[in-house]
Amino acid sequence: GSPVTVAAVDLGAASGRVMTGVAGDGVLGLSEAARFANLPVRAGGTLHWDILRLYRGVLDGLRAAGPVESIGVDSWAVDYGLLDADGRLLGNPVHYRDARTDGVPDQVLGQIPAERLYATTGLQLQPFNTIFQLAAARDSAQLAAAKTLLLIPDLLGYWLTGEIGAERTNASTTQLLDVQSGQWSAELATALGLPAGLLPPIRDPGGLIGPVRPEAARDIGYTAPVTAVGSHDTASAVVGVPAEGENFAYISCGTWSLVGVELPAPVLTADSRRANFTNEAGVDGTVRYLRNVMGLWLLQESLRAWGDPDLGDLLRQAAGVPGLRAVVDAEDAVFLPPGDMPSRIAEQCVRLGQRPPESPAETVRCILDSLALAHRAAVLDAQRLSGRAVDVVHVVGGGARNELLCQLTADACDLPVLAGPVEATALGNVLVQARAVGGGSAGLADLRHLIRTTHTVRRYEPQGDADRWRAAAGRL
Ligand code: LRH
Repeated sequence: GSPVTVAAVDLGAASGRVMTGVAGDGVLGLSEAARFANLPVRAGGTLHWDILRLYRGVLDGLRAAGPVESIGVDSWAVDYGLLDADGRLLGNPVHYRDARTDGVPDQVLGQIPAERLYATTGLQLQPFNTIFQLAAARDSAQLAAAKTLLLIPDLLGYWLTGEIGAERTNASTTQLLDVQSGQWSAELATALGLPAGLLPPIRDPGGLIGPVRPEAARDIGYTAPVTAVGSHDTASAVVGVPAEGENFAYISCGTWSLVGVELPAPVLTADSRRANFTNEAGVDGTVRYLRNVMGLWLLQESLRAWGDPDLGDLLRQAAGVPGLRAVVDAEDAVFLPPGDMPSRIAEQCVRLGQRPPESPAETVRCILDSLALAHRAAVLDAQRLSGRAVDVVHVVGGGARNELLCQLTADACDLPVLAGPVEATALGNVLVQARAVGGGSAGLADLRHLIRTTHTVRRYEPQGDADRWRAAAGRL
């Protein structure tokens, strides 16, 4: 149909952006209306998201982006705000990297065996999953006062529209959703002692959440429908992968690297559970079968520790450092919390019997080699565990800009890498809205075709020596 103009709100762990998107037959354009930092705040011993500040950024961004025909919101997963019986927010949402979940997964697994939890939810074990955050808050006054739990995009959607719900792709990351029925697991909610009705009804991407309410319309300068998108940023990113056919792996590479394949049905085998592969809900009933790799967080936290030197310079120097001298396990939970990252990396190098990096450039090289190695392991495991063969690896998100990382990933995987678009998440958000508003019947393949014909990707051929990467993997 004729092109529609929509606004995509995409909040990442490090920054948020509001993009204006125009999409229609043969047309797909994106422009940035606003970008703002997302700075967590430690207060009273807890690491919080500054949610009102983010909402301010969203409102100002929507004003700059508009008027538009629809608004869609996505963000990082698992975190939530609690509303009281009057619909007011009870405190600031807690950051998934907060230490409150330390030791909690083991307690919960004492009550619900890991096999049972995986069979029910199909989800990877991560200490920050919503289920463990809620278990950590089990006896809190805040949870006792709570009437409704809203994941971050659903909370922003609620402020924009007054409507309550839980968008499916993000709900699937809580580890409280039943992977078979697609509804909240009553068994798990009961086991955790959650107040009845805390978890709101599930809604699907593409549905109408509601019109922007008058209060918010005054702030943004117009009204528009808010449309549910793949509100888990990774779900929107996977929609935005410009793949052809089905024999591809994707790496959504930002603060995290989410590495996997798209499947029609979940894989719930014991091997899959032991490999900590997750079956997250994708748009249009797909399964995002993937593993979390620590991602550019390792680099971001190192830069912060060094006082934020110029990244371009460091990457150029890192390209000159001999490869694979020292590697770490980029899936190890020791790297999860904020703090001195270079020291943690050096310590792990020593523990694994390697000479630790001695300069920032050597540390950056170690990080990129380690990420490429973890990408390789996840791409291999995804194929082995799912039976889906892969002949190309798509890298989308900010990491697609990192030439050294893309080349190393191609070398490590011994497969061509197609890098870009950088803004795959916003594109996936825009496309799902445009399809809903335009009333089209396009499938994911059609949406991806539109991205391929309107955006360029950069191709990296594998050049490395596959045996060296295999040997390096053996060091971990
Ligand atoms: C990436 C992401 C990822 C989750 C993590 C909490 O932004 O949504 O998919 O595992 O944040």
